Amino acid sequence: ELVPIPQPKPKPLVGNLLELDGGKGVLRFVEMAAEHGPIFRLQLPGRSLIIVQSQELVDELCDEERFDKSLGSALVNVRDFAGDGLFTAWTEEPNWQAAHRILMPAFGPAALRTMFDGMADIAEQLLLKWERQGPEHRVDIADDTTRLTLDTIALCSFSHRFNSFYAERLNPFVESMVRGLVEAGARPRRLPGQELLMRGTRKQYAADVELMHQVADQLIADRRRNPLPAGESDILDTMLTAADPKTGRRLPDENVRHQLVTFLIAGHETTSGLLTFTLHELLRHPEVLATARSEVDRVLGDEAPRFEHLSGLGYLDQVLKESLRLWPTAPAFGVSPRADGTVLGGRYEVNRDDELLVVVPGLHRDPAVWGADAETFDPDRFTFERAEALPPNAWKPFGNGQRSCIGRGFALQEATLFLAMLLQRFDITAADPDYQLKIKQTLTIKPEGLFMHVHRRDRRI
Ligand code: MNH
Repeated sequence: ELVPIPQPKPKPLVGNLLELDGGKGVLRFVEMAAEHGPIFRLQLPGRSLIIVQSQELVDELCDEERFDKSLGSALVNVRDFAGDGLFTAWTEEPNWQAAHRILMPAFGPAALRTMFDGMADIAEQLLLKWERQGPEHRVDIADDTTRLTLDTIALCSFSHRFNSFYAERLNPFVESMVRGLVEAGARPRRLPGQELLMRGTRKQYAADVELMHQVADQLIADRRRNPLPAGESDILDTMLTAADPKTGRRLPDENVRHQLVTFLIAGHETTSGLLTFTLHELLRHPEVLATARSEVDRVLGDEAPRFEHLSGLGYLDQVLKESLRLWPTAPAFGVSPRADGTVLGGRYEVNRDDELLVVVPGLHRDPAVWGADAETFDPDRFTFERAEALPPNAWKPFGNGQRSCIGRGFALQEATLFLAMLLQRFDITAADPDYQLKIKQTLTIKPEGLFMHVHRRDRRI
């Protein structure tokens, strides 16, 4: 029997807008589940949103026969700069399908192996910087891992060096991107007409969009002027020259620009958040840190890291997975039903114009799956046996199905390698033992104000 989807009582004009506490972002929905349950509807100015966060219901939403990715209003705004790039394209757009076919192999296992040296190069730069700054220095973890991941995606996929470690300030692309993402996410929460009054904000947004496009266009122009030597290739090359195996057509220039912006954003913001949350947890859990370090000592010893070492670092992989469980750095994704009259959970009717938001931190704390201690950081949840025993679609930090993350292997390889190199060389300690986790949310989440000290271990490599 059909029943209406629960909804907190709406207020005139603003609906449920006031329920959303500005600072907490998506994590506010996790709190609200305690009161309203694993599915509830929110009425926002001009649209409604259905929030879902139990494994049982999310499992249905992951059925691609019945549901497809939907772009929430924030992502529609991100199209102002990322256009029809992979992340912000609708599945039906021909450019999504073509780029998906062209770029999937470019991030496959064979390609990842060739990217190993670039990843190690940038990681080495950061570790050398920390070593030279010395043990007294307060390492700003989010800031430095942002430089790391931005430089890594640019070098590994576009053969371009941002050289962020040689600059005082973060690259202007990052500043424009952060402001752009914040603004894209804030717009849907404003009342109709409100924006017209915000002249400065609109001007800044236009300038930020322009700067991101300029950075992308510059990379393209440079490459056209200076092609790679014969026989070499990278992702940028693939974007500019590869033909879609199905249609034989290449990606239009404007789409390549959008793919570049997309990869520069998606390729670094979430991975730096992952590393920052992971270091936060390692600093709070000495026993986990010790286990991770002894694995690194056993697998790498004194050797310079090689691709072959990675498959031996199973515990580091568990640590990263558990970090992504508690702190999925892309904390939500949206889907819509393919047909009107779709029934969810045997009793809720949803239609094509409904937008359902999977709130991943809520899903990842579903007590039916993770137990009463779901809040506890415990990498042993991801031993092979226990991971195998999880119900389907219980762990979704990389989204779902054909629209899931193309950079999953890239991100995990980069993060595993960096952690291994870090633990091989340094002891790490929290700079502020009383640090209380504070989360900064743009479209992604990242700890704010987290600092550590690094101390060179006596072994030389
Ligand atoms: Mn990534 C899609 C999370 C690293 C490039 N990524 C997604 C989605 C999630 C996600 C969730 C699905 C979003 C949705 O359904 O609306 N991504 C992550 C996380 C990390 C990450 C948690 C790191 C940790 N992503 C990366 C990296 C790259 C990348 C690194 C690039 C190399 N991600 C993408 C692209 C898409 C995507 C491109 C869009 C894929 C598509 O729809 O075709």
